[in-house]
Amino acid sequence: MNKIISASLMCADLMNLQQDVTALQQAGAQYIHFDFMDGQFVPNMTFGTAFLRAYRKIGAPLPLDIHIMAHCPQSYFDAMEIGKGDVVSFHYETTPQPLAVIELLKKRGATALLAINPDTPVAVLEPFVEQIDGVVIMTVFPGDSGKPLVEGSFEKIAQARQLLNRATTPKILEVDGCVSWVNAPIMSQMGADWFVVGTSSVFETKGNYPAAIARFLRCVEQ
Ligand code: S6P
Ligand code: MG
Repeated sequence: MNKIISASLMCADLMNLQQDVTALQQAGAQYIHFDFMDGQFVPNMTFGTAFLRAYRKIGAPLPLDIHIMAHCPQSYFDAMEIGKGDVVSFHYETTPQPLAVIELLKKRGATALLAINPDTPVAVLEPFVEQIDGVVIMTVFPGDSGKPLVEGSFEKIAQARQLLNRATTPKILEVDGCVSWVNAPIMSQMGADWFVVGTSSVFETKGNYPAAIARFLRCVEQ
């Protein structure tokens, strides 16, 4: 299974982002993980929609893996200019109609992922398995980087992989939160194939991204 590295922008050098994104791309990261928060669903805020449009305008080298941690996720799609090539995840907990949101994303040509918090069971994903392109299993409570892994996360990844394997087409299983040097190999064995890397692995290395990404790939490819 092909393993994808999605580098969390909020963990990069915030005063030198353009430079950092280029360095990450040259080192082998495949996506930029863009955390969007509304200060309500999660008690924090990171980058806004204007920043996202600015990222698109400079022709940034890496495609976006946009993680929307906000109520009413679809209300941001226009301002984010969501379209073909974007991978977009939104939370099951933030909308009474996940299917309608999935359909809106697909209409725009985006890849649609459904995310769940650590205290939401994998079973809630079941009705959407055929329609979604994949899931995001949050392995920390969302809102910030540097948080500890929530107990039971590895089992949830394995359950999600089992569920996704029953679908008629291949599905993405992304993991987000404390995807550390130690946790990543286990997550990979449990069936994860997209990894959000942050302060607990690649960004711990103070900008030595080539060595860090090579090490990370060794961790998840064994
Ligand atoms: C958290 C956010 C994540 C973090 C990432 C940080 O709310 O969704 O994407 O940026 O988890 O990684 P780490 O290694 O610091 O936990
Ligand atoms: Mg995230």
